[in-house]
Amino acid sequence: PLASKSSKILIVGGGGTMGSSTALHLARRGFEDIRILDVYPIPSKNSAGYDLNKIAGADSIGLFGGVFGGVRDVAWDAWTSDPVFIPYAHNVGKMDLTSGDTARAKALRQKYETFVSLGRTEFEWLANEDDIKRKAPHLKDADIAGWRGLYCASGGWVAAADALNSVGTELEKLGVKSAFGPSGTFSSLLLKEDGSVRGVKTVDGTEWDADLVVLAAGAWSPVLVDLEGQCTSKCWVYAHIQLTPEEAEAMKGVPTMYNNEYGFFFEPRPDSHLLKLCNEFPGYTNYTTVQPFGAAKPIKLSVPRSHAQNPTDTMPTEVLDEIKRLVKKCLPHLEGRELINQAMCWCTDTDDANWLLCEHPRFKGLVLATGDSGHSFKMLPVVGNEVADLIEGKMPEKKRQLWRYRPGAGDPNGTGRGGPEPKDLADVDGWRHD
Ligand code: FAD
Ligand code: FSA
Repeated sequence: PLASKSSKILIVGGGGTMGSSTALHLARRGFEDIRILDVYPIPSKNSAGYDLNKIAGADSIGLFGGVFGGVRDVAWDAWTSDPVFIPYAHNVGKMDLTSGDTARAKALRQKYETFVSLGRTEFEWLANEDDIKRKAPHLKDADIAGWRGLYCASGGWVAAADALNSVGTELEKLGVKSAFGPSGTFSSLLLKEDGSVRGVKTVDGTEWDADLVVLAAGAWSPVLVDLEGQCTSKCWVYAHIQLTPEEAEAMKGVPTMYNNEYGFFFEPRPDSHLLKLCNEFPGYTNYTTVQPFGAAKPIKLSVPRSHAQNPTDTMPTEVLDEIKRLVKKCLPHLEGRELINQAMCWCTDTDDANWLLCEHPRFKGLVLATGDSGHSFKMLPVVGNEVADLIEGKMPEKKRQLWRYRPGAGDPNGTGRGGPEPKDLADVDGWRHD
């Protein structure tokens, strides 16, 4: 084990997804001295999960050791059975669709057949436009000839920031301590003479002692501590349309729709009637010269730029055009409506899209819980269980191998994002910032 129940544990990024989940699972296992550190109180406004809704469901692509090492169904079970999460899981069903992309259509069909062969009954193959429109009457005027894909009845969306907030409330009940703002903002590790970790220094100069530090700072992780090129941070964009109560009512309970070319959207929020929309693209980097802790000299890294701290930043024109294209294609009755509450949010990709969940080999006593690869919100109820297993020395070898420290390993099994290289924000039009 890396720590015992009485060890002093600090979780950097504990107001975000992987960090708050880690605190929750450690506290539930009886760890007595946990403190979360973050820039913002939980739900942290810098978290990629600070958002109205995220896709989640039981349609694991990693059943047998793929993207999540087989833990993804456990996640939907937890969303729908753990009292901390139940109120935030909306089991409206989800559709994973594709248009012209025959390779993707083939992969989705294969996935469907795998689930059927496993005896899973909540899947349907949507072979054409009519099948899709039967499941999703709100797409009745959509221009989706040739689209097909997978429907899964177990899943839909989760109310993201609300769920993080619920974890925060539970952490307080369980006696987890916190520090936010300058006294919660990581500035460097504190090391013992032998090079192992003895704590964290925050930007206000506070020195927090610890027996074990967990780094779960999402897109900021590779900027805070040198991860030797294993994580590349990128941003994606979301925007909303304010629906009238009548328009929202007409879309109540519709399944979440994802298309790998056009993007995705959700049932409108029942409370605010906001319809959230995202396009799908390789993300943008923001290359800047920085010196993470442990790097011998300044290096060029993609550095997140917080929307919360830069609320007047505008979005790249091409992204907004793609979101408009999604509206025109799928919800033509809403074409031309204003896109409000536009924001960028930041994730950090590993080459193979598997987490980086291991002890840092150089800084003993530092656990890395990052490399979310842009699809980890759905894992909020369970990812911390994996981190807790690692800390307690209970992680099975297969997972240790999957989530090991692996600079230069690349993407040997082709599980990563693939596709074109992301553009840099500096090279796109419409991104205005100071
Ligand atoms: P975060 O949740 O971002 O947490 C990192 C934390 O570190 C933050 O709270 C931050 O404040 C903190 N931090 C940063 N710097 C410091 C510092 N110096 N000191 C202390 N704390 C610090 N996933 C899904 O499963 N389904 C989806 O539908 C989905 N949609 C998405 C849509 C968009 C537009 C984006 C951008 C992401 C989406 N994701 C989705 C991905 C998901 O949100 C992320 O994978 C996940 O939230 C990342 O979790 P994390 O804990 O690694 O990082
Ligand atoms: O089902 C899902 O995990 C959706 S992840 C949503 C998304 O916006 C990606 O589409 C994008 O490519 C990036 O990874 C951020 O998250």
